[in-house]
Amino acid sequence: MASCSKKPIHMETEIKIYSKNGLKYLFILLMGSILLSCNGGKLEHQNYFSSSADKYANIKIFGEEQAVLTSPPLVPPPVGNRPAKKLYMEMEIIEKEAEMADGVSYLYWTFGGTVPGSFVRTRVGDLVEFKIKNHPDNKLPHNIDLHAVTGQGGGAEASFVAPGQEKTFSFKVINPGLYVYHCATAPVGMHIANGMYGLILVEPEGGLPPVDKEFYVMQGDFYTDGKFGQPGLQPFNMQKAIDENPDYVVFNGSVNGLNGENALAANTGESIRIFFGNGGPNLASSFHVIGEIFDKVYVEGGSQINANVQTTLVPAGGAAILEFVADVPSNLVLVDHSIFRAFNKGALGVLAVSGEENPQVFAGEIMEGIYLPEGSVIQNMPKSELEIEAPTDLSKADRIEAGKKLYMQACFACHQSNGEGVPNAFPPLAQSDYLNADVNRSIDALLYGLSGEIEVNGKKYNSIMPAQQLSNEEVANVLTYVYNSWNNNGNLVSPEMVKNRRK
Ligand code: HEC
Ligand SMILES: [Cu+2]
Repeated sequence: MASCSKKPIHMETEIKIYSKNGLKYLFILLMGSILLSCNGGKLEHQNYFSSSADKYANIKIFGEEQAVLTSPPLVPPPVGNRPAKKLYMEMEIIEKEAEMADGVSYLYWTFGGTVPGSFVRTRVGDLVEFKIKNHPDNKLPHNIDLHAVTGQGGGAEASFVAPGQEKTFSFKVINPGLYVYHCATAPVGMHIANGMYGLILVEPEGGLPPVDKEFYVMQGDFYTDGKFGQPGLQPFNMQKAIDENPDYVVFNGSVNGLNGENALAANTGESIRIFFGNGGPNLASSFHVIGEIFDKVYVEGGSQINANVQTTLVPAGGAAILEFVADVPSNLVLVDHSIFRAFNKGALGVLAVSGEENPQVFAGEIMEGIYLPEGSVIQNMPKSELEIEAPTDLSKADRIEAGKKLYMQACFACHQSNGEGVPNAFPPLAQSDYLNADVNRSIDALLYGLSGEIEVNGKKYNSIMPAQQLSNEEVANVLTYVYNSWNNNGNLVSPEMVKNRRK
């Protein structure tokens, strides 16, 4: 703007016209006027805004159809080349108990029975006739505010509906983009916190470019009386919500919403599009996929496309469209890169990519060696190679005490201080049938690491535990501690036993 010397000439009249519409327009116009006057042009505001609203508000509709709505992670078929139409759609509000995490349940309030709610897919110019039904078994009135709607409350007032009632309202979608919808019934924060949000896509004319796979993912934060993982039916906690201190931050409504049997799947070479939204109610998401780079991001779900993005910021009540090609087979891990949320509050999902390896793109580990910093004269062998150790004869109690200290340094980050592990990532050591069944196998896991599929207490894990660089003494102590904690079988592991397992 520094090179612009002309004063914005038609600013004054425009401010008069728009003053009722608030500061938002004032700012846009100010910027716009400066730009326009720089060009010396005398464009009317009509032209300035014409790329979206004005043009599509007048678009003609041809025919009508019943819209398909889908549950996450599925999305309805693309609009393709179809003309704007009259679209009929129905959504049922259901209050229901469902699983938040293993052993933890929650009373969700939902659009269509799922969190997030059913996905709505339209194109610009569509005239939508939206019927909202509040199931008679529900306890509360609800409504819907669609961010894609231009009009009072995004439809909130027109859709306010008591249990056992239904309402129909109508709107024309005039701005292309990906938009959040949510319940806006008081207390609004509570309705959103209980899961009342979803996405509505408004495709541009001609549709989005075709891709091989499309997925629907939303993040949300949840506030419960009990801490993360505390079993039982957990009630909503208003104070934690006001403090913005969630116990759960999850994808698609629960800790297991996008992993285990709910993991997403794709094949190598496929182009993938994720419609990602953030229901909040409070937290912004630093959305990231471990092991991928977004080739394209439709920033904030709008028309601007950014390229080659690692992490995209999606505000509460906002969305983004992410596109990439799955080049190599791997488990891509979807996270909120505010990383404690991923590993301690549930914001972790998996997109399993299977297919041919592609060493051109990723060769995996190609060599392992002993790292000797430059200038080091004495060759130190890693501890695991230590053969000679001063003989000790600690009592069991001493081993448990020494082992506990070591556990808090070497194991706790993955297996957690209470030995419960992290669902779908790190198996539990507490009452672990795998651990208790075979002490030599546990020693080997520490000496040589552990990878490939294993089953612990009925749950499958397929991950990698790195070899621990510990002496025989240390392995003995930490395992004795583990075996004598959390209702495990009380084994005593001696340094002798560890030594015998070294190859
Ligand atoms: C970097 C994370 C990490 C650290 C640190 C770690 N583990 Fe593990 N551990 C894992 C993973 C992942 C698995 C499952 C491996 C698989 O899926 O094959 C595992 C599996 C195990 C198992 C067998 C499965 C079970 O639950 O009984 C034992 C026993 C174990 N670890 C003990 C330990 C001990 C003791 C320490 C500390 C000395 C430790 N681990 C440190 C990640 C870790
Ligand atoms: Cu509601």
